Amino acid sequence: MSISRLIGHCKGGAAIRRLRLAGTAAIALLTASAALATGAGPIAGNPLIAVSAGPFVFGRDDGPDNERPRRVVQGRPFAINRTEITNRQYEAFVAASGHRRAFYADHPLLGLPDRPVVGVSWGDAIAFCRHYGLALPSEQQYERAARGVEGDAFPWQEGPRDEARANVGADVCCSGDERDGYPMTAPAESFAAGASREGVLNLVGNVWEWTSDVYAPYVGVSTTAAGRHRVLRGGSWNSDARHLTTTYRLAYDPDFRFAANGGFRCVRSSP
Ligand SMILES: [Ca+2]
Ligand SMILES: [Ca+2]
Repeated sequence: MSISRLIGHCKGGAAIRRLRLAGTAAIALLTASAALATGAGPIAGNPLIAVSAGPFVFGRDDGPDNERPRRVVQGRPFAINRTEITNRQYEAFVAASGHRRAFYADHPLLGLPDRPVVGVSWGDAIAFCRHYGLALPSEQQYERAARGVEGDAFPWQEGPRDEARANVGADVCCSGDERDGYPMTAPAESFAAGASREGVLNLVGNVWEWTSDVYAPYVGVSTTAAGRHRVLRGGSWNSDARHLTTTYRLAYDPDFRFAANGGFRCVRSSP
């Protein structure tokens, strides 16, 4: 099964132009009290990590057309799961709610309890998050969590992508690669060296993650022309470098539940 069908025009170009936000330090001090608290959260074993309010860079001008424009937006505080939702966590939800199981729940590798759940539709992901009083992250929330406030290239800022930081695929699309130790999914708790500034894991790599957003270009298209596809972010265990960025937008049929490389995590937003 593949989730590699892509919608949207893409071009090369991996260099990221950095934009220094004036007064970043002062902003961080002013908004610290506006953060949602980091805490255990409602999902056993997957705490919610606080991400503070304030301006941050969203989009980029040196990548695919559908990632433009790069601009600064005002973020509200939210808290996001530290890891992708695991099979253990999804099975607990199934047991409590009667919701259908994930498509790969019994797969000998993809279904392991500590691996991220895969084989879930957008609706399955929404149902899970709602069960715990949470929601899927928006694209903006994903980017704020993955890029910090200055539009970093990766959750670990600008350092090189290597086998210690993310579970990725082969150099040429689209098969798995075990140079990082994992030919398919890796435990959701792995790759600590690739954590974001706030300590969120695997925002790039391992499994693509559903967001709440309908796919549409950021500008120039009316909402009525947006269509019905939803956006996944972050690339996965069978992605090449072009897709393993913090800005790449994968648009997909929300009802598709057969992707062995698509999962999700949840957020709690401020009221
Ligand atoms: Ca790998
Ligand atoms: Ca991921």
